[in-house]
Amino acid sequence: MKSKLSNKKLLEIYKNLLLPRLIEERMLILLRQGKISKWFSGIGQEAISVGATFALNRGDVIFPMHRNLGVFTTRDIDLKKLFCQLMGKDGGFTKSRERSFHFGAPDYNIVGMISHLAAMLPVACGVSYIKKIKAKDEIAIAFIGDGATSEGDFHEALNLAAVWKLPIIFLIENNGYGLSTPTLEQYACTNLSDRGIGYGMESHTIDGNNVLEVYDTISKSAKYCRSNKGPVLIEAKTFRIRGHEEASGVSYVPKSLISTWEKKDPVKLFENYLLDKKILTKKLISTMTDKIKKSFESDIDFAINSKIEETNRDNELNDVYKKEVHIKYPKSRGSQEIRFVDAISSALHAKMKFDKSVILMGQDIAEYGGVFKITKGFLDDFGSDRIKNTPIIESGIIGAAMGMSLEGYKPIVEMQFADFVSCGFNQIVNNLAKTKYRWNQAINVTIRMPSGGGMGAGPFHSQSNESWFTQVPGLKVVYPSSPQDAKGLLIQSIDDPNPVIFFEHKGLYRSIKSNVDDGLYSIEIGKGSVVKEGNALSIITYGIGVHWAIETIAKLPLELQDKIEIIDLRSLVPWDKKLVLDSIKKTNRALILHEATHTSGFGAEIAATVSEEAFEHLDAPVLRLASLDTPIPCSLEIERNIFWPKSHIKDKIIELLNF
Ligand SMILES: Cc1ncc(C[n+]2csc(CCOP(=O)(O)OP(=O)(O)O)c2C)c(N)n1
Repeated sequence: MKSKLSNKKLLEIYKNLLLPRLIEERMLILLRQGKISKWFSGIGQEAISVGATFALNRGDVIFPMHRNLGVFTTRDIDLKKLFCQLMGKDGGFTKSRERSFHFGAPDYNIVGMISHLAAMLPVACGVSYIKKIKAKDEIAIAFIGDGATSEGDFHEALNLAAVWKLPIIFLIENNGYGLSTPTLEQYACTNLSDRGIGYGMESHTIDGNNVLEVYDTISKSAKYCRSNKGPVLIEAKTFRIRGHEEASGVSYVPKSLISTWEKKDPVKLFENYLLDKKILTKKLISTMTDKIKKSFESDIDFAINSKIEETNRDNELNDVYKKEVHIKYPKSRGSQEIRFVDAISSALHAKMKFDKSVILMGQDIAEYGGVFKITKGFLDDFGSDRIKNTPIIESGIIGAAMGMSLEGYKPIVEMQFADFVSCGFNQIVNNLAKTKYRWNQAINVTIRMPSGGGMGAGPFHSQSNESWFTQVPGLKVVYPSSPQDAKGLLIQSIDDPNPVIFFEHKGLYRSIKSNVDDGLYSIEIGKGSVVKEGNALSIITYGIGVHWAIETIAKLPLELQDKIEIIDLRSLVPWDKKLVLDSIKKTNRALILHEATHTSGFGAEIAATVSEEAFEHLDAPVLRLASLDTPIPCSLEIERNIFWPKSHIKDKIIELLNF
């Protein structure tokens, strides 16, 4: 070890190193006493958390993992609050909804993890992107375990960071095991840092038990990032001395390995260095240890004596979404008849012009204008910081969007086809959707989903996958059917501080036209509309289903036409329950129609609600009409005539009216 740091600084590092060790030793006692429920030990790895955090500026954003207590303590987190959090008590960061380190602390520029390993790496990329375009002298740093470097998000994040030259450090803590599986069975390269070469980024391997080496490397890497040279990958070699978590033990770890690494304990190593240099004495070590131990005891008592957060069903439900925002736009000066596709384009363009915090990302959306040409010309109008072509990384880019939202931006992600969202599913359902409820941070991301079939595009370019998302609390799901609605709802989706999955039926893009207001206007999410009034049967539908219903009814005899009411839901989460129930109370019959497949389609939710809440008003069973429960065939013939339910609408109407 050697260092040019002053004695004062070295002693400060020592104190910072000692603090998480002493807190953790206390935590292990609390664990045995049943006061905390789980603990992932960081003993033997503290030099990485502490050395890295100590080397950074306060404005740099840190993404720690489960063994990084030293990040929190070195950032001087309020320990009372931290202990309440770890014990799941009132006064923590998450209203007792999370335990352990699964929380963000914006006041400390720390963004906590979710269980899904590597999921925060793309988010860190998004944060660092905003730092870069705002030319802030700040960076992001994301911790990751050796095991988690096999996850897709690790690779997507590294690639994105390298391509976009982001000011971010990826810090791998290679502690020898991923749960019980040794690194030998986790990867086949010599050093994990070698992967940096493949991504075209600077990388280093360091001794993770040497706090000065960690400090020095992170300081230099941070400087490199700050000078806009791009990202850095660092592999810090260390060892996990205790079990994966305390209950699981270390029976599978060779004893010799543990004893070898025990000799390299980072606190002892640094202590010996300071003793040698006569910066520290044995007596001073003992006094400092006692003093630090005493310093947090009353905070632990406070947490032990706190209760778990008092709550009720309403409180819990009210914290899933942030209250919507309704911007008052100037009254529109006119309207034009335009296609659905133009309405989407117009919404995006008007909103981007009005609000500089809106950023658009997607595959081929810049020069090429997107595969549906919705963003053609946007690059010239808004520049390359705000119109971003992305590598083919759905998860990476949705995660990055979350990071941008954390920095106060309103990113919109275009899925090239809604089907590909499956590659970004985890980011949506576990990151975007849950963060508001978990630590009160709403994520303002809009995901545009060109969806639906009817073009013979087969099983991977045609799906109506809205039900993948309607079951996830925290997401809003919007599905307009007309150009006027599409524009107003898209603008409102961007304004909404919550994540919105915005469906656009590709079949409607160029096939329908309607009058659309110029400029900016918004339509409330969660409000359906009565497309046509009737008195004896309600068709409840959305998206292309609205057009199927209109076309079918137009071919019926006039006396039948008058009987049928068409409700366009426009939004699925939240959906307009009142409008639907009021309609059924008037017509006493319900036919629910959608393009998505039958089983567990959104129609099931409506049917169940109608039977629960309007049973006494029904003169006939609630009928559902949906696509066949098969993957979507490539044959246009099979898709339109067998898979789609369109040709059965008339029969179902007659069946219901005659019941
Ligand atoms: C996506 C995902 N798969 C599996 C797990 C279960 N799991 C939790 S921690 C862990 C091992 C992680 O190893 P590593 O990344 O090396 O970090 P370490 O625990 O060693 O610090 C596993 C398999 C998880 N949390 N997330």
